[in-house]
Amino acid sequence: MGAGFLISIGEPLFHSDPEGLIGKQALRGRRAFQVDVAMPPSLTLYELTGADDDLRFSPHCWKIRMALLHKGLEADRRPWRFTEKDAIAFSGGATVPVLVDGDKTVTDSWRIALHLEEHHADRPSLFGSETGRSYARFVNSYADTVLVAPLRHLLTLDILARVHEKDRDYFRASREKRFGQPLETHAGDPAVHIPAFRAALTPVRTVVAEQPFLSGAAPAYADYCAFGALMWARCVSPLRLLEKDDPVYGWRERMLDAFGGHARAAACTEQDA
Ligand SMILES: N[C@@H](CCC(=O)N[C@@H](CS)C(=O)NCC(=O)O)C(=O)O
Repeated sequence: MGAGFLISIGEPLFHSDPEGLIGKQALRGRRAFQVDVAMPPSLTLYELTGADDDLRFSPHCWKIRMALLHKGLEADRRPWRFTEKDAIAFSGGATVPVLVDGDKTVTDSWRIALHLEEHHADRPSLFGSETGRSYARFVNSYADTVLVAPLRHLLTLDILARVHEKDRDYFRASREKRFGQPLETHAGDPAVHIPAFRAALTPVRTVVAEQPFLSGAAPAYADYCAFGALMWARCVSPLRLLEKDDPVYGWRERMLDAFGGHARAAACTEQDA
């Protein structure tokens, strides 16, 4: 999705190229050449990052990353770590994702999705309709509560191992306060939490057993909400959380392949079989 300019000699034509039209135009024999000037994206997305700059593991940031791809928008994706509160203080919040879009700064993934839908209304819709927006809102809520609960047990020690050294004490202290117990106790036994996670996926399973995506024939924001939780797991954990014959596994494969395999190519801990 590289931005570029098409300059046509003899015929004034000048446009950015979000759809990759440059090659197609050139093939039609137009006397054109691409000027290799990188157009800086006007959007900035702050994303939670592990010790490794490329390990972007936040479920909420993944929702927005997929939403931007859906809209065909490019963002400068800035790495951010838990203890770098000063870097996002301008947003008025203390969590990521934070999106800066021109003169607007938006926090909270749901609010960012609404912003993208409203301010980039000429791009493909994240929701399809008002009813679709309510459906996505429900899936977002389900993902952030029911789906994330068993994952917190399964992933917490993996996250601790993967965050930057400077974040480690903060992560342990803030999560132990939140969970009311030591991380090691909270992690418990994967043999207990994996079946709980698979059971929590029942609403997704029943839908994607009947249709390719939660949103129907093509993915949309409802899919990105649930997929964000699965990317959280894929990024930090080597555990195989889904059986290959699970319809959720097939759906996740389709999501990993979406947008040219963007999510599949992202840095992660899980090994593709
Ligand atoms: N409801 C918020 C949740 C955002 C959130 O909790 N983000 C986490 C990363 S996944 C965070 O930034 N935590 C900072 C902290 O714990 O200090 C959203 O959907 O954006």
